[in-house]
Amino acid sequence: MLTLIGFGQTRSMRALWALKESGLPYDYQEINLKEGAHQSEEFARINPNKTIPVLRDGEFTLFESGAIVTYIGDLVPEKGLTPKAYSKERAIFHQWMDYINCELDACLFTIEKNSWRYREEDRNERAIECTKADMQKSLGVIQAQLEKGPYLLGETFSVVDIMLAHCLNWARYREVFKANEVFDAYTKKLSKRESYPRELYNK
Ligand SMILES: N[C@@H](CCC(=O)N[C@@H](CS)C(=O)NCC(=O)O)C(=O)O
Repeated sequence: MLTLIGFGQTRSMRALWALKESGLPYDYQEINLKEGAHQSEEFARINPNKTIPVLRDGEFTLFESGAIVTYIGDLVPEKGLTPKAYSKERAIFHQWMDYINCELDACLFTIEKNSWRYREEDRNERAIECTKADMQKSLGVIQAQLEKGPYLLGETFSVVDIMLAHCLNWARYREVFKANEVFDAYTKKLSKRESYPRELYNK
């Protein structure tokens, strides 16, 4: 049985969404970040980073949302959530997965750290502005790809769309971009999928 450890509207949304797309049975174990439940020694033995999401498949444990959604997609090849291993399509899939994690997620985390995570005296407003400016370039590359659409890999929805939709919603929330017809239509379309993890809202 697959068990997802997660909480609310965090990166665990990505893993829950992938699980729902897979149609596989799973257990969702909430760990309350607001109450600091992830800081326990018990949880550190599961994930030394003390972060969520974490996926467990029997004795097997996986952290990093990108790795988790890819693993889930690979469990159900018939659903086409990940391209076939060793194919050129698979290489392109990893290209976008890495791009999203390095050029969007990591930048968004820099914005979070300088907005509220760091001690007030360590926050840097200019770092936020520069990071947002850097992101315009990567968002331009993503936009050009989505214009070919309807999904990031073309005709087929894949778990990399889950990663992208989550980052685009986050970037909009942090005002990296305001109205953008392409991003708005894409995230709206994806949020209408039956498997969209809307149950994690308001947590
Ligand atoms: N790169 C990791 C990031 C994991 C991460 O930082 N998760 C956040 C929630 S979105 C977390 O657990 N934060 C708790 C903390 O930093 O104390 C991933 O994609 O899974």
